[in-house]
Amino acid sequence: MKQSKMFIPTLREVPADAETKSHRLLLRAGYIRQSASGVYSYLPLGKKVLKNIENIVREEMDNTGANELLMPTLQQAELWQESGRWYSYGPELMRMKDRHNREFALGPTHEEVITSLVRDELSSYKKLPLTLYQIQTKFRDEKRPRFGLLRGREFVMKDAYSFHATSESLDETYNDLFKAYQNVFSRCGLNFRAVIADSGAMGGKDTHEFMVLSEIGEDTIAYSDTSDYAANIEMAPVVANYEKSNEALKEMEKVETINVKTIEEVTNFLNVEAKDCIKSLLFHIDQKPVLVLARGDHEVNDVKLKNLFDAAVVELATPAETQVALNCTVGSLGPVGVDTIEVIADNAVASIVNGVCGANEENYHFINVNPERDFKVAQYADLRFIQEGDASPDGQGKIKFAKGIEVGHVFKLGTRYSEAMNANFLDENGRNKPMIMGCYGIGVSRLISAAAEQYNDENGLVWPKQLTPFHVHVIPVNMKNEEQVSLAESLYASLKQNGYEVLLDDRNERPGVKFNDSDLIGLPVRVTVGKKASENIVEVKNRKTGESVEAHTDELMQVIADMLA
Ligand code: 9G3
Repeated sequence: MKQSKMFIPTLREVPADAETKSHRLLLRAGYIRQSASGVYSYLPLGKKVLKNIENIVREEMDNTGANELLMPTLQQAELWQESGRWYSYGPELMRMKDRHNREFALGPTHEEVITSLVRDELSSYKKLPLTLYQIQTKFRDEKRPRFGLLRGREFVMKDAYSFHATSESLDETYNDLFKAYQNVFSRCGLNFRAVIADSGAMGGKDTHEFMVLSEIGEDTIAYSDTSDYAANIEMAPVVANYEKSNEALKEMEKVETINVKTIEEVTNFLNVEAKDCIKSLLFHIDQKPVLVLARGDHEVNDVKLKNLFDAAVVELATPAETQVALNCTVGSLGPVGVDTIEVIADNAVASIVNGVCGANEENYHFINVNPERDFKVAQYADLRFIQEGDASPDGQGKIKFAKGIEVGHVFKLGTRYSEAMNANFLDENGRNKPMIMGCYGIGVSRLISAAAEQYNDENGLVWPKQLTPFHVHVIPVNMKNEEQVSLAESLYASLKQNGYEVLLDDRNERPGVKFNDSDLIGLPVRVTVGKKASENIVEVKNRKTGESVEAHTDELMQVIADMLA
């Protein structure tokens, strides 16, 4: 491709509103442009990277025996009403009406469409298992679109759905796709981890997320410093043995604590340790108020609460709701004397001896509080977030944290959708059963940003060869020099003949401009055709290492092959 004919609008200025390196570089290097909030155009270079990722995904999916199809973006409300999700999703689901006033959604995902498709076309166990996938643009009206392609409202996703007669068959496909995903992310050259995840609103049980490790990741991964255990912190179980001190129980006392609210203020004012404080939080779990207790040095994990109650919605009570429920402020909550509301506690609370808690009264706390003696707990459970230094749940080593960008997710769905939508089949004995399903996603456009976040330096992007829009950047330094131009053009032709994707900078620009743009665009190999063109000698530069060598055109193919190896 000749650069003079290509639309690559590079920017000198750093865009003000772009918060991450990948977002800034993709804008500056002319890969993407924002159209509306969270909505982007993929310019020619961005589109080429997108295509490379799609092709890797397609090859690995096809290798598992999955079939590609393409489903509609415009999805009628009736399908979403059948699954119930028309009602359970809020404004994130983009809704619209057609000219006949019929309601539709712009597909945020395709469980409903595919379940209805398979239900209507397939009814015998003989046709199972079946895995279908698509690569498609999806729509989610995110509250806060951010970080360019990392959280957009319109994005490209690969989604796959599998249908099975038995759970063993689902397990097999799940494992196959798990491996295919590992291949995809390895082939993209990404530093990633597969982590145990929360199935959340999707129902089902086994689920893993694939995370690209990155400082800007919005998820926290808890991993073992010894084994390969890794989980989203939302999910990591805490397997601690809390030791109870054998200090004698003292008499509970109410003490005045003017303006003392947070755990930190309590520890300073009463000269106690956070681990001896009882943190009390009032939650609404599917509308029902529940007082949740944890140790002062621990954080309550609302996903664990949600899972414990099998609830749809878990929310902290507002100050007004707290006033109604317990007639006090959020900062003075405590469990003593609470009998109208269920009290549950994290396992660690049971070992607190002579602790401190709020008194449900402004400006007062109780000291020397002891669980069971001074308040009742309906249930102890694992309700807190795991912390760095905790024992790894697999019994090997200690937990450390890392940040990750979610780029893939695999779920064992079970029969959540097939039951709701009557997707049944006849088994060998002629019995009617709901199909067992799995679903599997890869954030294809998000991978562009995740890769850009990992592959860059202070001068621009630094693409790995699997993802790069072109392999080689050929740059004649002076377009007025005929020798340089004709050598550059002949190299351009022979490189293409050797199977490389080549970008020829035939623009009549100053060398500084050309080299800056070239660094920004970030192709792995640069061939500079300059003063020694008359001797058939060019400079070959490795974008990643910065190393450059002079090469005679006779040996150029070998030098480039080595550099890309
Ligand atoms: C919605 C809206 C947003 C959503 C969903 C539905 C996330 C929704 C989860 C998934 C799960 C899997 C198929 C490929 C693998 C992942 N955000 N999810 O279902 F209506 Cl507005 O999409 N889907």
